[in-house]
Amino acid sequence: MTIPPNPPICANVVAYIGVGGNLGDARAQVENAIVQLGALPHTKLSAQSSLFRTAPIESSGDDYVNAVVRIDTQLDPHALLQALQDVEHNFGRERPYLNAPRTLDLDLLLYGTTTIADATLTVPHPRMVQRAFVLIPLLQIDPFIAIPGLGPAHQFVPQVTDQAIAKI
Ligand code: PH2
Ligand code: MG
Ligand code: MG
Repeated sequence: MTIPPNPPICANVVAYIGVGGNLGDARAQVENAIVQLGALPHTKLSAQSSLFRTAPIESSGDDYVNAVVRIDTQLDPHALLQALQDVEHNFGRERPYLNAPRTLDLDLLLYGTTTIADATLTVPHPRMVQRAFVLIPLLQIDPFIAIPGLGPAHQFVPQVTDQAIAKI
């Protein structure tokens, strides 16, 4: 499936996307993916974190390259999810098994202050505060950000200090 030519649009919302990959030239893929995110319809890139090299968590293969970006978007959450899956597909993403190494993974982390839990989408992303590869880049962009239902993101940092992460 691809995003329709006239996707459902709504009032402008600030959303955060986790970007990662550990197959092929992960750094180039993450950098190129961020450019594509900025080119999504009805969407503007408003901030991007540094790139980070991170150890795989519950996953195999090489180290990951991870980043987080902030966008302003008028795509509704499911149209945005579809757009993210289209970009993953453009990068040759395959899903042979859960948490398999991947050329590109785009996760919708936060969509304004909305919480969503339906068959296809859970926002905030359920494991985001347990993962240094999300939490550290997110806090680099917005040190005081709060996670709907959970409170300030920075309070979770002490729980992820055992996860290897290094700014590239
Ligand atoms: N993504 C996963 C599972 N494990 N580990 C790291 N370091 N970075 C990721 O992006 C990542 C992971 C599932 O999406
Ligand atoms: Mg993921
Ligand atoms: Mg994903």
